[in-house]
Amino acid sequence: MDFKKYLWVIIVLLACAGIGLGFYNLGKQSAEQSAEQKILDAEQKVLDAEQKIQEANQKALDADKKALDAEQKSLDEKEFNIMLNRSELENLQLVDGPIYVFGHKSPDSDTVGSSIVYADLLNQLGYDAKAAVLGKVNTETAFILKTAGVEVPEILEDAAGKNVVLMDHSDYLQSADGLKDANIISIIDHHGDGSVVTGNQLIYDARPIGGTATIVWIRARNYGLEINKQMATVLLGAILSDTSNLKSATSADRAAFEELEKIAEISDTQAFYQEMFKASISYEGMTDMEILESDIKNYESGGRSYTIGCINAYDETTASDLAERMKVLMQDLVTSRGVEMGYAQISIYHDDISINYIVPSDETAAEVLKAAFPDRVPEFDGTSYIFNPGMSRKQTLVPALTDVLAAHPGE
Ligand SMILES: [Mn+2]
Repeated sequence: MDFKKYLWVIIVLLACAGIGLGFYNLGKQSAEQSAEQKILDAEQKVLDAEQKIQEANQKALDADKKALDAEQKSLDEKEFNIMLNRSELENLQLVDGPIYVFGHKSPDSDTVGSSIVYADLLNQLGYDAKAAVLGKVNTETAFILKTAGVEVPEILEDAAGKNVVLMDHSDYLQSADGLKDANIISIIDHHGDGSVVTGNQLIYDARPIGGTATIVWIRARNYGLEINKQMATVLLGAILSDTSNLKSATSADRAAFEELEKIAEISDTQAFYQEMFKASISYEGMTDMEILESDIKNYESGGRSYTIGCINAYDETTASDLAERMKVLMQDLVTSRGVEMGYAQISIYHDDISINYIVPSDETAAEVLKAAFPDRVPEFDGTSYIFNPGMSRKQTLVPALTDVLAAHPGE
């Protein structure tokens, strides 16, 4: 074999190896490049994702800031509203001497409870206010105040020359002696407007809702004031009493009830109401006249005056027994209260039972009663006119009697 021939073969082989190596290197290079690119792409993706997260975080921060701003705005608005609401009391700074806060004569749980808590609110705002009552509190109210650990307010004998806030009434007949010579500052009530007149600027807050106590609760909220456990118990009892266990409650009374029930920490409000009810019908240690006058109000219409005493009974036997006992007192009652006519309204009102035994003072009173309900013919047992279902004195009986007397003045 010729050496030159081998040389050629070697040269060719070397050339081929060189070309192969070149291709190999090229391939290797491009593989390396694409791996690098992939890494770069992945890094870019990570950066993009981070960018997105940052944007989302910023958005969340912006939203938080907006929520904070909104909260601040609503706080500012709340403060602003409280300022506006409290401004109605500014003139009280000019008043000389204490402010007496009291409800109607023959005080009930709403009248007493509203007075106690409203005086407390005025005290919280720095005014010298005192709750008072216009007579001995009834057994139900005594029970509520005892449960709350609150003292029974003192009796106000005469309002002449005093600064007064009238709660739960606006009628001279139902109010304190000397009221015509008093400085009436406010009337907070849930009845029709009565005979009280004043030339003073005043807060007159009358709302057609279940309890004056609920109006007091609304006013506390409007003034941005706290109601403590004791005051909450007093208001709760007042609302339950005036709405007959929420039977005649509006949504405001219910809202007040739900909030007060928590503050008062009374876990079983139904048991509380049962205790109140039992206390209200016990009439323990009272004479028959005290029973008849325990929840009594005078009214006037068409130039005629009359009085209605409300009594609670548990069943029909008790109701007709009470009716007999009240019947013999009716003439004395009318005379002592200086009115023309009178009624004893004995109610059985609990669970699903609602019956009234109404005892008129005389034949005229009986005729007016019958004329007031031309569409209802009550059963008459010789003593009482029996209405089944019964009715509310405030919502039904008084408006009906008032209409009849106004339509037939002085007859
Ligand atoms: Mn009331």
